[in-house]
Amino acid sequence: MTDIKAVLRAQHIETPSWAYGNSGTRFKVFAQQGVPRDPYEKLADAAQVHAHTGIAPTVALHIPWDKVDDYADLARHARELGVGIGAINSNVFQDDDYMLGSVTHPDARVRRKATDHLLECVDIMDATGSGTLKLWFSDGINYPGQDDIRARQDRLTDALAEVYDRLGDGQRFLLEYKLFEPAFYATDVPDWGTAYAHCVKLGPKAQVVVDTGHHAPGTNIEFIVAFLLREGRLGGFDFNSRFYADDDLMVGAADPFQLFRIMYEVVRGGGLDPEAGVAFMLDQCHNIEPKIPGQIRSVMNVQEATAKALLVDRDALAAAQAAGDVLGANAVFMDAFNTDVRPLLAELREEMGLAPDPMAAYAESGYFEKIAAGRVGGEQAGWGA
Ligand code: LRH
Ligand code: MN
Repeated sequence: MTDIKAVLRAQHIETPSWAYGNSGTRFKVFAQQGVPRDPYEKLADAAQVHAHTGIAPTVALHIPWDKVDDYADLARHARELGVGIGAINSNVFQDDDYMLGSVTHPDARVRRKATDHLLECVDIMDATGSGTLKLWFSDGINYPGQDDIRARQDRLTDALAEVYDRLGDGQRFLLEYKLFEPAFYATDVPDWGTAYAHCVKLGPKAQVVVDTGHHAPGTNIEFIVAFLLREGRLGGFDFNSRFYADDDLMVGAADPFQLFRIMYEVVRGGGLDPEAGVAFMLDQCHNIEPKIPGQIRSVMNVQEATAKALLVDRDALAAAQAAGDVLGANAVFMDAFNTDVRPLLAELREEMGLAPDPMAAYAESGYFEKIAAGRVGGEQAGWGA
């Protein structure tokens, strides 16, 4: 059990700054009490998640939602709070110029503008000490014939190559794919294969990020994870869960068994080893639930799935698999999934000097009452959409 605890103690989950701000759907964004008004307050909230779970030491930023005058000062503030700046997320999906695309737009002026934003994000990586740029493109078309699918790939290739060449030592970018939305006919980076192909062409600093909400219903995501890990191209995850589309619900909430299967392939493929460089990021929106507890619960869901995955009796599984013992192998797998790991994790937290129940500890901390009373006035942070 000791080595499982050692692996769990070293787990590193990254929370997204935008999960602490207001978010919603096209129908409504519900404002909540105590929501941060700037990136400094977002970091303070993220630090609470780390303080109570012990395994969420970095925060992903999104530009321009987290635009500040002095990024080095923001990174200093993070350090003072006991967290670090993680992935820098670009945003070429909210400007009027990007209606027909950003780096794939027919107009070279728009492509230049979009690529310059991506290069600015690398400058922000330099200023904050972040090693990871996450690229998601909403680019796509809504009607057949609207634009040339092949030409858009040529334009995307040019932009990615320019950004790739700008990356410094110890820096990489993660290319995110998504089947649809906001484009509803063809998305320019719709699936893992397209992202993988672009990354392989570019070089080792380009890897794929798997957002668990970005697949067609019924997609075997753990197969994609196993394949990308085997190829050394799994750069990270955007964890969330969904019942229908890109719902961005708490990871593990909709399908804890799928999360377990994904984390088993991560364990099996050596993805928990620090040198594998897999970034375990959350990408969620707490539209109706309190945001900091929502993040704490999400981190715990990944931790529970990881503990169960680490409990799979690999020798027994391998023996059953080799013997063609279908039911035996499945039983070994399900035994781990059906194991209640909460006592183990409560014990681990106490050994880490934390309260056994992070949700209860946060509720008793009085932090929410403090921010609800203190954060009056000013404009609450959101997606700025
Ligand atoms: C796109 C996405 C992407 C982010 C955004 C917040 O759906 O998953 O990762 O930039 O959500
Ligand atoms: Mn995402």
